[in-house]
Amino acid sequence: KVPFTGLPGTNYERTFIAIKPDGTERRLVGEIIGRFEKKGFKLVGIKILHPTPEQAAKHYDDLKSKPFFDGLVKYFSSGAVVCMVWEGKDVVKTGRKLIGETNPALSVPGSIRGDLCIEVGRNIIHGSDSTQSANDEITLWFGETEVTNYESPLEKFIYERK
Ligand code: IDP
Ligand code: MG
Repeated sequence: KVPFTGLPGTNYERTFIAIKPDGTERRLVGEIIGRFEKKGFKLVGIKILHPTPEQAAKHYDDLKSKPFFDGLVKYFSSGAVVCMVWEGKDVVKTGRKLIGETNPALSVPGSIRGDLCIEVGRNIIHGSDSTQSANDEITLWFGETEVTNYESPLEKFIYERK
């Protein structure tokens, strides 16, 4: 049985990806899911919810000393967020590459932020920045029974060896 935060000690990881309220409002959910899906990553958890300011503050706890923290909490709790767990080889690091830089203005075209948004305070998507924060964030947003395991026969076409 795969632990719900992913297989420890391997590159076969899980990451927490969230479409922020602006991404959901702008109807970018399908576009964003499509990019992770087409890459070959596997969706193992998904739900939509409207975070409380307390949940948002907990999620961004490491940034609480930043001047933009209050605005960030307000932004993240301003509407519906699509919370997801994606699984695959090096998905934490590669997921961040698919997303782009924190500031959309510095994100290359082809990345999600580079293609779909303009300002750092409205950058439409969150992705875990390390396997440790991925584990913490999956545990914060999902219950153990809300993340699934399934084998896909397709994986032999995505991975040379599994
Ligand atoms: P990340 O989302 O790329 O991991 P972090 O540095 O973890 O970036 O910051 C979390 C979020 O806080 C960013 O995605 C962005 O929405 C917001 N943020 C970061 N820096 C600024 C800033 O300078 N002004 C306003 N918002 C910011
Ligand atoms: Mg971050």
